[in-house]
Amino acid sequence: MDMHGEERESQGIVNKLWGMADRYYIHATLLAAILLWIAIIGAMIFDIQIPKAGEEAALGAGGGAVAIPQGQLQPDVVITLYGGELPGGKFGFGLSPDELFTPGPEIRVKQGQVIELRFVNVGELRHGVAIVQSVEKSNPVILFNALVGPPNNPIPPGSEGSVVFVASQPGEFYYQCPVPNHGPKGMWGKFIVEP
Ligand SMILES: [Cu+2]
Repeated sequence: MDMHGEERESQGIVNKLWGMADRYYIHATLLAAILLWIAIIGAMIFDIQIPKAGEEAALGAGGGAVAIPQGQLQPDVVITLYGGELPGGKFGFGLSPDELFTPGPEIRVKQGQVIELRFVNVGELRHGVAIVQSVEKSNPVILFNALVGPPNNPIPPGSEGSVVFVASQPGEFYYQCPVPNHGPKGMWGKFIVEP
């Protein structure tokens, strides 16, 4: 009786332990599954949000290429115009400091070219130059932001200035001195952008 009793008791403990192990096994499996799932989701999010070393380097290089400061544009063409007064109350432009014409020489560039326009004042008054839609007495419509020596601050005698711009539109345009009345006095020329 005692032996049977002990046997039954020990069997009861074994069964209890098996039961606990069973439940523990289920819990452990469930916990492992949850941890694995968290790890997979975590890895996915981690992968998306944090680029690998190679990708990061590529992004850095691309960002640098996009943000080129305008001052670093390399001109395709450099045009130097000299400007000043002519005998008889006329004003003019030329491609050398010794020969000024009215109107000035015709300038031709190609659409899309980066132009550096230099202006050298060889006269005795203040002057400047701008690419314009049409030659005006004052306040001409300036194209391509191409302006050297604005009307309120023209280039002084013996000085020079320059501007870099893209001739983005084809057409027959002009250049002129933006100082009031200098255009009609002959300080202009044709500026043609070929397509
Ligand atoms: Cu002028």
